Amino acid sequence: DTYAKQLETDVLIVGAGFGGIYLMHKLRQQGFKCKIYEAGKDLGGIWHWNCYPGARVDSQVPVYEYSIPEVYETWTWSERYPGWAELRRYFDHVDKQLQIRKDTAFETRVTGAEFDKKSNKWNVKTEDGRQATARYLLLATGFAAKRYFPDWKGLNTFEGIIHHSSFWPEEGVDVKGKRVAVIGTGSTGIQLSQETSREGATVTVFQRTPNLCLPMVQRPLTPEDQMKRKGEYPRFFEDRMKTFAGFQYDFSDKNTFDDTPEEREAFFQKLWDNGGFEFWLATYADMLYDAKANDEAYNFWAKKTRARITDPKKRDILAPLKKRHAFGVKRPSLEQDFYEQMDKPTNEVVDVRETPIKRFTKTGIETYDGLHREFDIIALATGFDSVTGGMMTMGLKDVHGVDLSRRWAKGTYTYLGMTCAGFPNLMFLYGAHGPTAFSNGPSCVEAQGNWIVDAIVKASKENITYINPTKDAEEKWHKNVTQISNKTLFPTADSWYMGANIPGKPREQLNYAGGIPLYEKETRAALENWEGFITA
Ligand code: NA7
Repeated sequence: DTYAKQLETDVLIVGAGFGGIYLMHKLRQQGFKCKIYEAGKDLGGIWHWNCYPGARVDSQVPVYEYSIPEVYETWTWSERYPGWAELRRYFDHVDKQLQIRKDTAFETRVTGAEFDKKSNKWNVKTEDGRQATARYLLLATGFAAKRYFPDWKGLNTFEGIIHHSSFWPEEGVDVKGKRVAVIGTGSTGIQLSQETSREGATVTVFQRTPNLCLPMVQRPLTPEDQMKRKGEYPRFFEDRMKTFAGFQYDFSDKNTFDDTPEEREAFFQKLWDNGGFEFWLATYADMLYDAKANDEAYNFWAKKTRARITDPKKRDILAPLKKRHAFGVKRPSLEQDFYEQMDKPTNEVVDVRETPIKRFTKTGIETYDGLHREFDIIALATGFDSVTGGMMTMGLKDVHGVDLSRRWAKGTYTYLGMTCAGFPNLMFLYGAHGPTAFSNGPSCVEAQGNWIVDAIVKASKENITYINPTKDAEEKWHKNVTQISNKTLFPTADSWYMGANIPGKPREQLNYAGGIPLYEKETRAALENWEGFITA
């Protein structure tokens, strides 16, 4: 029984999103007994939690799906960039094909885990007092497991409807004719304000940093077209792993100034018209490395975007001529008509750098310029203690009894972005020091998932029951992650990639910025002879 007071299993997986499900499926195929503990009420991870208005994936299908034949052969999508409800149906389909729910305990939050050195097994505790014992503890908790919102004065006094984006009521909130405040302009804030405005709300967006949004170019898809192409999928899924970010396209071989200004304009225009992340991830090779090259991308973006906003004040806030940060070093969101929606005279954009939020009141929000705006609904789209936050709040203890939150308090250390020294037989994916934030989710999950499964299979064949990376190996990986990042422009911006969105969090690159192919090469090489690990 998955809900047993004392559960015994070979592998305990935490999290039933893309990552956890992939691990379970692949490990079962290898004959391992697996169980999942999931804090939410159902499968889907981020698509279980994120049901706010307009929540939608920014990677297009079929790049954003499993390469598992039993799943893709019998599934089609209704549009290029599916919304949360369709993604939930996808997870129902995944369950129908792979029977994941039967081995998953929902509403089961892990609050502690200790490694027993005698048995070489993990003892895991849940919030409601259940326990599990497993040889391997695999964390697939995603990069957005711990929500964040600032502790604004008066936050609890607001008497209208207020939700963090990842805690939006499933049954929805009727926004039509309502005064809605959206705080934050990350991917979430953009989608929320675009959608609530479309649904007839009067929207006020509180923006601290402009999101350098790209046109989504959404399109409907027909089942017939998709079914016709299924034969090409194996090749397609193989090819996506050969690209930097696990997409169906990759950076150009050319640098920005290899082209004449006219050629460059034409190239940018082509990427722009294709839509999605092409302007970010299929552009010139030096765009994320060279400030001058980056200026060209920013200027094109600003020109295109400013042309869509008629209100001069809004234009300067949403798409300033002078860039606040380099293009692409904070996550660009995909939009459909965000700028047209915000341009409506009934909607407002507040620049909180000029006029910060002072306090929340019973009826609205007061800014430091003395203005008080009244709202019916406030959406906190202020993001997450990203990448590390989730793993640091699970009560994970190393072999000396030190909590991971203390180990990572001054900086994040992992080996290969999948293991930590002093946490034997614990592996994780889509987290710190992996390609996580710079990749298409399913691609990253499959690359790391395959490595984890292969490591467990290898250990089992070699009668190894203990795998622990050394501190030295961690130091080297940390240096590697930092050095790769330092060649890019990523460290120049305050982003969640750099841990810079949470007050007091160490500023450091949390993601592996070398791309999936290099990541796979490096991690595969280490697995050959357990390089960097102590095994027993
Ligand atoms: P993000 O991308 O972390 O966005 C959070 C937003 O909230 C961002 O615009 C922040 O501005 C803003 N923010 C945070 N704190 C404040 C305060 N104190 N005042 C005003 N505004 C604030 O989270 P999302 O949920 O949008 O997206 C997370 C990821 O999920 C996304 O990147 C995709 O990969 C999917 P800032 O930019 O820090 O100035």
